[in-house]
Amino acid sequence: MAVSSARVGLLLALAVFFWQSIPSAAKVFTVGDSIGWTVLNSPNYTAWTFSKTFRVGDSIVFEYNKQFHNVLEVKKADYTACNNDSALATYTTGNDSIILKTAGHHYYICGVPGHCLAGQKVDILVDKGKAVALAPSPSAPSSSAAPSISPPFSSSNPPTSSSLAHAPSVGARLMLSVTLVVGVVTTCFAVLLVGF
Ligand SMILES: [Cu+2]
Repeated sequence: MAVSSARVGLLLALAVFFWQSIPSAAKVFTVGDSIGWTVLNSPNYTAWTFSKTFRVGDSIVFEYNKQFHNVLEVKKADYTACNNDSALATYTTGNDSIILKTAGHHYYICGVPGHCLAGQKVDILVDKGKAVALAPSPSAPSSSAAPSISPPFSSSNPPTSSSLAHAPSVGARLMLSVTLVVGVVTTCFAVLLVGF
């Protein structure tokens, strides 16, 4: 009887483990949501990432006026120093969709002088947990999708440096995932030891 209940326990643990492994649908995140990619009103992109969980396969979209901004993917040191001299990738369409292909940090800044220093930078930490199911490639956005409105830059509203301290919650989320997996594995071993 003890063995059969242990087996049920083991099956349950395995079911939980595999359920956790089932990929969910890929998500698309518009950086800054409705505010987009800008220096106006000092958006805080670090704060924007707080409530998001990015997974491999998800996409981020930078929406901006390409006359005033661009997007550079940079290394951590260049992200920290706002150095736009050695970008890993450059995006300039005003509506750039980027698929997050690897776990870990992905650093993006605006390469227009002063903008990164004013807070136009974002550190996307892609979760090391389960990947998402890659949806079929969406059709490329048509050029007509680019915003035709060019919001004037108001000199009366200069951007100010915003606090860009790293988010502790990102690490916390990662720890939660690791803890979950370790817990399931430990449960499996415990069930095996008790049952057999
Ligand atoms: Cu900019």
